[in-house]
Amino acid sequence: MFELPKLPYEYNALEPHVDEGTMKIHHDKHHQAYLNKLNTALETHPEFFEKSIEEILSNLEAVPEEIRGAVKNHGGGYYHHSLFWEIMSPNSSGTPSGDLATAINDTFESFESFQEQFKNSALALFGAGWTWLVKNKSGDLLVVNTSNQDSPISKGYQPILGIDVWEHAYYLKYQNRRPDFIDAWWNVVNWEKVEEYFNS
Ligand code: MN3
Repeated sequence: MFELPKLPYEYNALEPHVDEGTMKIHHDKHHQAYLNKLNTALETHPEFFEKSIEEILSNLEAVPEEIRGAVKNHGGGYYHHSLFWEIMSPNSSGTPSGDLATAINDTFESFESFQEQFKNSALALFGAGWTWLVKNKSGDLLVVNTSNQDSPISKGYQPILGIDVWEHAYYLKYQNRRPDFIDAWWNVVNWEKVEEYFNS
């Protein structure tokens, strides 16, 4: 069975940018619900518990059709939130460094223009979904959106940074102000962890 990862910091650690109430509901209720529904779906085909969630999502065709939709949605939700908690931190450096900073500058011209492209992509996303910085198979960086809990992994991309723009991620504090949430969220990005994903 898959398990709920503990938050690597306290619920209130990302205040004031991400509020305690949102973190509690998001982790304890939403993430838990994705996990429970993923496990329930896979109980009918327990051989999938031998695989990592990344392996499962990268080859959804191998998942039996009767549970494929549930695994795509709830497995995606389980994986994306596990990543999301890790790429945030109360001790953000504010900007990337090392090889990641070089790659971002080479690809987007500057960190600021990367942030602008990422934000514009997140604002253009209609309805629920995620905006990602991903690496493609050639190692190039791209900004992509995915709807609902569709995973970049299922499209052959390695996610290295992602923002949840489902309303449950920000509505308590920001209501309909998605732009304000995105602006604040940059203050809690764990660039060391993002660089680890970039280098892996
Ligand atoms: Mn969410």
